[in-house]
This record gives sequence, structure tokens and C-alpha cells, in this order.
Amino acid sequence: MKVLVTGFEPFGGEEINPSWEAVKVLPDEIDGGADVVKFQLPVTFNGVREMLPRLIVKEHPDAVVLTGQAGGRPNITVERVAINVMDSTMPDNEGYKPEDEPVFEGAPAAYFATVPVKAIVKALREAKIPAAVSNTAGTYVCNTAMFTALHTIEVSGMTTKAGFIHVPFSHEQALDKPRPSMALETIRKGLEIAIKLSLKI
Ligand code: PCA
Repeated sequence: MKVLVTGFEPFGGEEINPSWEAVKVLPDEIDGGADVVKFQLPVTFNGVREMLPRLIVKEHPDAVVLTGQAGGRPNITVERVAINVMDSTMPDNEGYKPEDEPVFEGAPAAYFATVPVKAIVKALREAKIPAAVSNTAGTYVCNTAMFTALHTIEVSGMTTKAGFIHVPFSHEQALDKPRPSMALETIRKGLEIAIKLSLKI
């Protein structure tokens, strides 16, 4: 078994991105033998749309677990759906600011996550980690990544499961701002739970 796990580089003036900080300290093998392939994605609409399809086809993993920072959210959120829209008032790390553009022209309006969203939330809560289902991954780069992964899997006829987990700011990021935050170790543990469940179906 193999799982591809991605986190993002920092954006929006932050020095770190807790998604990548947590992904990079995951074990290289999970659940008694599943290989964990880790990759840091750029926070750019074009970079994600170009790199992710190549990576997924090359690695041909059993599951893809994408992660990103959702600063301001107090809990780990498991995304239910990705939409075929790029719409942003905040420029990406290349200065690109799309308005009402599709991620892929002619692709479906949306894809549902194929990882077990509700089961992951339940397992996180059982592990005492605050978690919830989210019904929007936004219209910035994270949604584009989730849409790109699900669309790539669909058009390639792969059976790979894919989903997106948004994580809060880490405590380090919130030291000087009144925003909710979570310990990186808790985030890492939460991702491990999500990965295990994503590989089980
Ligand atoms: N979060 C952003 C993009 C990169 C990241 O970590 C988002 O939610 O779209």
C-alpha cells in the first residue's frame, strides 16, 4: 500500500505552514507497511494544477491525503467537496488572482471526497482531537488542489481514494494574534488517523 500526503509552503505572510510542518514529521511507513510519500506543494494555482496530476500518475498511490492551513478555524476539518472554481481576492505566491475561473475547463462542477469523511471525523473525536466535516474548501489554492487530485484520478480511471484535511494555525503562529491554534503534535497525530482510515476503504 502507498499513500501520497501533501502539505503546502507558507503563504499570506506566515513563516510556516502547519500542514507541511505536520506532514514532514509523519513516519515513512504507516499502519504496518503502507509507504508514505510526502510532498510539499507551492501555494500557486498553476503549480498545483501542473504538479499534482504528474505526481499522482507517477506514484499511483492507494490514497491521496492533501492537507492545508485554514487559519481561523479552531479544529481539524475534513473537506466533503471540491468545486470547479478558482476565485480569489488574495494573490497566490506567484501574484496570480483568478476570478470566476474553472480549475479545469469542461470538468464537472464538483467532486466529493472519496475518503471516509465522517469516519475520519469520528475517529479524530475519539482520539480527543477537535474535528468537523467542512462543506467548503474555499475557492483558493486548497480547493484547486483537492479538485485537481479528484479530477486526475477520475480521468485516469484510477481507484485511488482522495481527500483534503484543513488544519488550524499552530500555537507558534498564534503566539501574537488572538486566533485559534492547535499543537503541531496534535495535528500530526490527527493526520495519521486520517491516513489510516483513507487506506482502509
Ligand atoms: N491553505 C490555503 C492554500 C494553502 C494552504 O495551506 C487554502 O486553504 O486555500
